Amino acid sequence: MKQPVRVAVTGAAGQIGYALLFRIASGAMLGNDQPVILQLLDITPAMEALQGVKMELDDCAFPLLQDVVCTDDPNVAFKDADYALLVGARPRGPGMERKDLLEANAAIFSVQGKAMNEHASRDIKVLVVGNPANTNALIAQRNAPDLNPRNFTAMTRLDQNRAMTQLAQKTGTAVTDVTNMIIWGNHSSTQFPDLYHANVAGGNAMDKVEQDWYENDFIPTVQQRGAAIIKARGASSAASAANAAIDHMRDWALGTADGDSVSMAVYSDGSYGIQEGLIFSFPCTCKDGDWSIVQGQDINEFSQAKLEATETELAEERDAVSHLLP
Ligand code: NAX
Repeated sequence: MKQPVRVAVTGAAGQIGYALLFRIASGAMLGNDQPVILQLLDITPAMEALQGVKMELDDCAFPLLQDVVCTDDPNVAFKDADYALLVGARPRGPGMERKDLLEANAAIFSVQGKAMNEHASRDIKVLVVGNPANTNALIAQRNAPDLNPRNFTAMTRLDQNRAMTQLAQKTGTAVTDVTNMIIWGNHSSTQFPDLYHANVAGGNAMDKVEQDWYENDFIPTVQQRGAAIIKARGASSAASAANAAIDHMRDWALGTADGDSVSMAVYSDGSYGIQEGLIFSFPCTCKDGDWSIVQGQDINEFSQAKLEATETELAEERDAVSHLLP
């Protein structure tokens, strides 16, 4: 049996946490041969609810689950952590401007970045789910100067999974026929779902759909899916978000399939002209626990304008919190 790894999850008493923890503990994220220790962080008023979640984890008697730590102290939650899923974030309250939201989250993610810098494994793999996810990841990364910036990522996998199913349904194929379905940029309504490089059953996706459907149906549906779920369910996506977090971490840790690429918001090295240092979603492949950005894709005029719009938004988010960045 392998040595157990430590998985920190923040916002663990929340609705995504409830859909996520049981799957991590069951082996869905890191494999059926990888024991895990869960280190769960939430705020002090949520400690009782978190204890209830721990009781249910205990009651599953998961063979791979070696221990569950519940805490309201980031220094405890991130101690020796090999993986961190940062789900907890400050939601937008009544009357809150976008700038207030960015600042409230900057406070949370700077504390957590510092705690990881001090206490986590040097190889920690961090996924930020809590919104605004890309900029929260940037803030955590900048507050962890002793860790490799490549260790910090944000989630656009839910957007990718949404896009894969929309495309499969439109073309009458199975989701397993869809590959290289990439979301570029920010996890927000400026994200760019790119069909020019996606494949359906071995052929190019754009040969199987009309441009009009792509621009006026597919892109807005994927971009607005989160809002549609809130409208229908009265609560934001939870199980599908947790599922995407599992997909993101599993591929990063265990590798992507040959010939396929996945959407990960990662530290920009300037690829495709995107400003260095932004946490930007690119087509990525993963191998041996490391990711790389797929290079050399042709970007047409339509795509270039979309990439620039989402890059501009991310640069504005960064600038809005720059006074809080070290
Ligand atoms: P909930 O409100 O159900 O849970 C959030 C939890 O975080 C609560 O238990 C809260 O006490 C905790 N929390 C707040 N501040 C904290 C802090 N400083 N340290 C630790 N825990 C803290 O929200 P939920 O539905 O679980 O969503 C969590 C986040 O995911 C939200 O920011 C949401 O916007 C974001 N999402 C991101 C998605 C993505 O694709 N990247 C999709 C789904 C989701 O909308």
